[in-house]
Amino acid sequence: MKSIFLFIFTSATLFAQKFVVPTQQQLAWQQTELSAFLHFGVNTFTDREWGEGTESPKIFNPTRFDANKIVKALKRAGFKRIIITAKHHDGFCLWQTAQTEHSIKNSPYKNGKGDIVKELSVACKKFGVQFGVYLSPWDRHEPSYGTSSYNDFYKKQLRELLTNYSDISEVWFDGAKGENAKNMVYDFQGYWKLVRELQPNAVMFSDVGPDVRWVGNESGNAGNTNWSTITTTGMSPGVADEKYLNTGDSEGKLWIPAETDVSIRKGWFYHAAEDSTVKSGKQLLDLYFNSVGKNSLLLLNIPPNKNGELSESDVKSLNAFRILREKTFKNNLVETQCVASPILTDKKLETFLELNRDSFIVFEFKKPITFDVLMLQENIAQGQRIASGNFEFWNGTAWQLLKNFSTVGYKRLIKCDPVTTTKLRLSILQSKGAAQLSEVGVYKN
Ligand code: FUL
Repeated sequence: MKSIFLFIFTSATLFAQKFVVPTQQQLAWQQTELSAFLHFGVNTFTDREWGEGTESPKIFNPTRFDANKIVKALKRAGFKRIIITAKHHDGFCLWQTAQTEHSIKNSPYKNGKGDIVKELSVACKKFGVQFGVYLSPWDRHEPSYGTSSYNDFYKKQLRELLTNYSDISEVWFDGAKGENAKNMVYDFQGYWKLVRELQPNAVMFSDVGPDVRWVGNESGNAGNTNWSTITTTGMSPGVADEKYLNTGDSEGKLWIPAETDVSIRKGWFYHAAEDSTVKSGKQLLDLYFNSVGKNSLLLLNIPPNKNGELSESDVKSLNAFRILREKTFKNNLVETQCVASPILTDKKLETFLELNRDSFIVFEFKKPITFDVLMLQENIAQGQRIASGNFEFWNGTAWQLLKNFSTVGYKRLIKCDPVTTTKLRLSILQSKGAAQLSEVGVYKN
């Protein structure tokens, strides 16, 4: 009978091990895989990346902004969450804040009656997309900036965003700070406490968490080895080792998975001169492999233009990205061509095979298959455990090494040159305690 063969358990787990595990919110967050970032504000109109804080609100006039249209386009491309720059470093606020005049209230947009945060949050709710906000701590406009009273100002702004706009699923705390701002001591502990109190289901991003960490670069590359655990002692937003953030730490004391933020264009804000830099569907698929496929989440920035619309070229790439993803992962050959244990293809993390270090699984296919993509998932609810393993294929006379891999975590995607074979062997070489293997995928791209 063709079946899955599960061999040897050479290293018995002698002691029950304690694993660092995610919260329900972190677990749900990771499984959404794709978030969209919208960098939008006065910079969109001044053609800058970092505003000075002296821009007139009068320049903000996106006459064709339509939240429904944006949310629909992003949802269609597969994004599960949208995060808007409610305030960037220039201090201009995209919502009706009572804390400053430097806001949409004094812009011509809808005669000062518009509220981009509200319009987007309502549209997200309507289309079943999660909503998040970026509130830059660095504020180049606000006069109290640099004194401790700025922390109160910032918390008041945060409170407005957390109470007036339905559910917030993620709050993004940026670590950037200009040279002139070094004296400002942010009360991050106070900010985070407020979020926990007012939106207990939200996850918080900063360089070092508390819930989600920065991946350490803006080029869209999670570490080849990427642990969802780190130890944050001595670190704070803006003060962390990028390499450490990129790989995580197998001995890390806290569960703080990496989020990969990258732009579909060269810059974060829209610039007409960068229209030629829009990444293709194929490049976006590569980003997906390098982020989600390396145990991270992809936060892809798609900046609205001066009209307030997503540019056609960007939407075209997003759709191509969706089509390529669907095509790549359409037919899991483990599911359709192999009588493997169904729990490995049921798309549920919580059902898994437990494998000790040095054990392996052989997948025998009904007829020769050709593939070039492999996928693994761990039951991260019980911690991240696999540290290394390999795939081998049967070349007709012997097992031949195909790919080594290090960490798996939520998801590991591996590309290879096309291989035709009847048998595939997956070995777990190193694992912290028994590995809990949830899903295995083999695909032809
Ligand atoms: C950085 C900012 O300085 C950039 O302008 C952008 O918002 C990026 C996502 O984060 O720290």
